[in-house]
Amino acid sequence: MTRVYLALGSNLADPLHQVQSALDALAAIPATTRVATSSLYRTPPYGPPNQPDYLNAAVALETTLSPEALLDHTQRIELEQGRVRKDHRWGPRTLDLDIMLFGSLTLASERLTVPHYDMHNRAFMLLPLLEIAPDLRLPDGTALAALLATLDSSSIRRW
Ligand code: 5RZ
Ligand code: CA
Ligand code: CA
Repeated sequence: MTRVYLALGSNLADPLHQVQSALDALAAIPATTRVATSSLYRTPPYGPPNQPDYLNAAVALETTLSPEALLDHTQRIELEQGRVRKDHRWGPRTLDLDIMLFGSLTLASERLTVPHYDMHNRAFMLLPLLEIAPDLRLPDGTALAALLATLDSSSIRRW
């Protein structure tokens, strides 16, 4: 069994509905249990401006799947919920499911990099994660709480 932490994001087509559907779909992944779910947060868009605010949240899963098999499921769920690949990076999306951490594994393949390559810079990922895993350390030993303390989370509110 591996403890996995996912980041959820949505800023199109009724984000609350998107994330509630995603939570159900995540709970239905085979060989996987959803063991914790953060509050839902409203966060200003990072990257390209002039897009709607995001709903961001974090979930903890316990799974016996491999990282790639879990990624197959999260990508399937994104597509089932209307995710469309745009030519421009970082545009608005109905649902984004990112594997932030997969146990204490460090992995960089064509399809998947864990820990998530930029999570240490993104308060919209770390704040929901800290809510469900206050004592968490990254594979390199860094405490999550110490990372978050370096970032500005003042614009993050409850959804
Ligand atoms: C962050 C892209 C910094 C460029 C990014 C989300 C730079 C987002 C999200 C919020 C994106 C990204 C990738 N903003 N922006 N929540 N995803 N609030 O994070 O989930 S696009 Br520089
Ligand atoms: Ca993604
Ligand atoms: Ca993302």
